Amino acid sequence: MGTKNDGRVLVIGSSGQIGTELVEGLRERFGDDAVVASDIKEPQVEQAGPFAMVDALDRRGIERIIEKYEVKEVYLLAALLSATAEKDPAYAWKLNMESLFIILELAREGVLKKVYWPSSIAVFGPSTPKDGTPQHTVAEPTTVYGISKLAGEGWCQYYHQRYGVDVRSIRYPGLIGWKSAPGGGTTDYAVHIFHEALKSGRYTSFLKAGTVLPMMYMPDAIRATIDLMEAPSERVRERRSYNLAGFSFDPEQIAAEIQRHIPGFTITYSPDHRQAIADSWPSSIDDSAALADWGWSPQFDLAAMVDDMITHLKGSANV
Ligand code: VAH
Repeated sequence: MGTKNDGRVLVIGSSGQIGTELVEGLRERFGDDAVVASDIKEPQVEQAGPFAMVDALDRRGIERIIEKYEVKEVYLLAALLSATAEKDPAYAWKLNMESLFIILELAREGVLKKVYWPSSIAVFGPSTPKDGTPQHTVAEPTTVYGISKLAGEGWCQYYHQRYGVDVRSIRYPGLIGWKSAPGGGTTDYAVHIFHEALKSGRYTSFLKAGTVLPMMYMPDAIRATIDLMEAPSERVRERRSYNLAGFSFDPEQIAAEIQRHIPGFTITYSPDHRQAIADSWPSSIDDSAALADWGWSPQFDLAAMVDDMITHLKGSANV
């Protein structure tokens, strides 16, 4: 039975934008059978390893999966992202927080050895220094998503300090990938733009020109996530969450890079409610703590990401 060390890895929220690629990355590193994918709905893609349907708020259902597959590590990705969370604050808080408590409690009880929980640069708000946002600084989020992620970071640190739980976390910037569809984020314009550029040669951005946001290519995000989880515990000094970013750009800059591949591509702007969310976030992030503690460094910049995205989307049915 393929396992990782003495147990398996469970990814809750495996059908989401990150989960889809994280399961693939974990299975490449540890073997198909060592990683159990799970989500509230059946997977859209053929699974190379075990899959189990579960609601992230169903503790008993999660425990049954842990017992059946001898799970020792959990990556908890289920959450409502920034734009979606604004439509249903109460459920967003419930899902984002109660799912975390279930997993932290299972780790406190010794059922799980290690836990990963994603945070976001959304924990920062309008009072945070926008450029080169430090690892430790003012964090007064103005979105439901950011409030839940800031609170969750506090619980992760508490469970580590009080109970010795080995929980690790990354503050993801906007993530861009071609293998999975984004879901309800404010940075998702940077994914939609590729599909529209290839389909129609034009894109109307819901964020205005000049809206600079920290971003990262999904392959870098997946590698960083697994590298953090595989780092020796004593190297993981930040037990709230690590700042991480690849590169920053605004809609004009990514459009110009796409035009190098699709010369006739045009962008127009029609800002909507997501503009206020984007305006509350940093423009660039200082992730030097991740470099110092566990050797993080991005492999993709804007040009390399755009090149790789277009190459793959042209060749896949995802357009
Ligand atoms: C969102 N993609 O837009 C997420 C991310 C920093 C942004 O957390 O909500």
